[in-house]
Amino acid sequence: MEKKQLRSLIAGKLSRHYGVEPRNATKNQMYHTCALVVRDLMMEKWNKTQKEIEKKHAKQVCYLSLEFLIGKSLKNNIYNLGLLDEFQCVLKGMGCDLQDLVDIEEDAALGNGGLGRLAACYMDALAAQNLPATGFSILYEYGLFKQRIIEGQQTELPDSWLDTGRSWLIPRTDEAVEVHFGGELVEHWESGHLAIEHQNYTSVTAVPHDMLISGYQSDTVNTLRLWQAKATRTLDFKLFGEGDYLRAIEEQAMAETISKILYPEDKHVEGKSLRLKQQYFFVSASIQNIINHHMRTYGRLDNLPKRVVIQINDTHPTLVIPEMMRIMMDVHGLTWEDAWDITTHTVAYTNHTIMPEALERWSEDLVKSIMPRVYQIIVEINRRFCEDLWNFYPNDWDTISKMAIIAYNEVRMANLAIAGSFSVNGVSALHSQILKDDSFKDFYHVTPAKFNNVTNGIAYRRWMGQANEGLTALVTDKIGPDFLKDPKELKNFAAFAEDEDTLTRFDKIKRDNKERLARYIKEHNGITVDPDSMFDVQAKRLHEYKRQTLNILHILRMYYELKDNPNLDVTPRTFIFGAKAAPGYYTAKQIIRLIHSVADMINNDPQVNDKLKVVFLEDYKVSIAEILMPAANLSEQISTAGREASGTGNMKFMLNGALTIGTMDGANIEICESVGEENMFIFGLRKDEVLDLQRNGYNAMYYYQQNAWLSRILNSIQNGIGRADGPQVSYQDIVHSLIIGNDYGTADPYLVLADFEDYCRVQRIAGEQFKDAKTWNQKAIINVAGAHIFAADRSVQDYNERIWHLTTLWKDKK
Ligand code: 26W
Repeated sequence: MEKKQLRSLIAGKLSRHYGVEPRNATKNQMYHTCALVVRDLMMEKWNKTQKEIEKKHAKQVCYLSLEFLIGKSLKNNIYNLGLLDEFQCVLKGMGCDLQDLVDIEEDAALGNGGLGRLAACYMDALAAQNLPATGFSILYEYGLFKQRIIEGQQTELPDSWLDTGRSWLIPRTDEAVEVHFGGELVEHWESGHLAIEHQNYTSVTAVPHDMLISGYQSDTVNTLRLWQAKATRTLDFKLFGEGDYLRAIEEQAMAETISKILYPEDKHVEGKSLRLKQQYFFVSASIQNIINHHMRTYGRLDNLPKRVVIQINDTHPTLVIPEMMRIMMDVHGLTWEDAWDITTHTVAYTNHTIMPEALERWSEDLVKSIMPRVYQIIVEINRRFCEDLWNFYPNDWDTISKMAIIAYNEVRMANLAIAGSFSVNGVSALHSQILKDDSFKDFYHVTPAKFNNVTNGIAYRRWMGQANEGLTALVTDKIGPDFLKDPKELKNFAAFAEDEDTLTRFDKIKRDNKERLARYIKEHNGITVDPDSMFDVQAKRLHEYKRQTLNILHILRMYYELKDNPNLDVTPRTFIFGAKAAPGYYTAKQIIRLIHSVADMINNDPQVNDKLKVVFLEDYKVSIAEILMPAANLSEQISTAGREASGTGNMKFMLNGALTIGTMDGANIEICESVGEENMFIFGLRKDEVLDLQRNGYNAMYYYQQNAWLSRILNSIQNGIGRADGPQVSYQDIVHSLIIGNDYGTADPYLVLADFEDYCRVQRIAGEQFKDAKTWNQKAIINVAGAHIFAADRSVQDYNERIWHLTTLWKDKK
């Protein structure tokens, strides 16, 4: 596109929308205008994409996920369209800086963490590779809460992202569908067969809002369809007439709460009825949409598995299985057998966690009252499933009851997901192995062919191409630009690990990125950090299994070592944290507070001040990650082995040239295979050692008593931490949970104390190695190159080869 053309598009939109000239436009007007211009450009490609899907009878993936953690869109879309220079230049001519517009866009935070961001990265990779895909989710009015730290403690504020986010959404009222809740079932005979009638239900209308998903230098534009809940009857005039005005308004509000807010809990299932309603609402709307569309195109359902694969992102959308059965039987008149055959050849399930507290189970009564017909179908799925199991495991009641979909008055979503899918995959090699050997062992024996692995991946063009322009330019200079289309090319960058020019430039780029982060920290935290110090970063959701506590214990050890011996030759470090805690997760919130107390103590102690700093970045989100990842030297991936399904932050850090300090967990193992153990810092108990220790009675108290550092550090936390001239806060509960345990379990369930000594040992090595900048940079470069295997492009190809078998729409023009 010519700059002239772009200029007139922007000027035209500004004048038609706001009646202003470019030079008089506010930043806000400019932002919305640019978003609309970009949207128009994508819309042309979207039309072309849809036509091609139809023409080719293409098979597409429908990615169902309760979370899509998109972040900002403006720059991403401009970048993918290849118009970055053009926009920058044209806007400059209008007296406006593109970066200012980027800054005012709110993140679309429709997700909690890894699982939601993964969905967003996959949408990017699918479009880039010309694979047809539609994402389905909820149009949450409020995304993940905004985090404010007040006196060291997390408080939550609502996140109204739609002020800027709505520019990307296209309402499609014509495609709205109804979802029915509650009510009763009436059975009657209708020309020889039993018909089910659903009466007295509450109807909620699902209105789709589409976000267009562009891919890098590709003509494919896919759809992310977000459902908004609206009352089907805006005002009940009958009630209104009777004067029951309040009830009418109430019904409307009830319906609309369904898409109000994203649940901020990850890893812990609350069993709230609104959450179940969200799941059914979004699943029902999506599958109605999929089936309606298929019927319009083909007029039959038996070929559905040839045209559509439904990938469910964890168990949250599992109700799609019984809901699909319901629609095919009750609406389209299929037999149970035919409907089951189609369903189980269409749905595939990805598991993201083996943490037992995150496995979804819903009370039977709740399921029955919210969706009586779906409940009936689940009961029948369970009956038939257990009958089959009886043939496979004759007389083995124990195993069958563990595998049952309904037991102890609960519906177990993972069991339903496995029974109703043709594929079950984990998200790293280790995790998928654990699923087969342990979590889903009995299922694996029945249908081994269902189980497979797809190691996670990231949108590397966002996480390096856009977030780290300096590094992208360097890599492009050395190996050419093809790696931006084909991640395997990035491998070639390893050959430059010894090249002087590459090393010097790499060092400078990292330094610039650290300065940028240092400025951000100065502005937001008021703390001065030294860009020459090692930036040691842990950024992820706050959870005990991720062990931010282990990190803090090590920081305290370094601090006390320096206090004992102020002349100690340590590598200066800036420890940086970013983390949100689920609002109801008490221990996680205490850990955030502890980090702040430690920061307060260390940052205000002149004795250690030029050696140690501790920074907590408030409101960690995608757009902060984009500044943080490029500036990191050391990436903390320190979960208890066997707990982190994969991790994807680990991939983003290495891609930006940080070295990993980590346990042999999740994708860390594959990082190690890719770069070699000498290019990272592995420590701690292996997965089997963790299990052995726990089986044989782990004694946390013993570690506390035997290890002088642990006693000293834990005592200090117990007694109170804070700056010398300020309040000292005691963290009794944290110490208790580490050495004594609480009502809910034994002490230190995540083996923080058991891994402490080895972690400190390896941290010391990392500190020593950082002094030799050249060797460190060589290792960093090997990490950048080794990250090629973690491109979402590769993950999506794996899904496509092993599970989806989609139609490629077209080859890219060269
Ligand atoms: C309360 C319901 C609930 C339960 C679990 C909500 C969300 C979850 C997710 C499974 C949490 C999550 O984000 N899991 C992460 O998924 C990533 C992508 O596969 C992995 O890289 C992480 O290891 C895993 O923790």
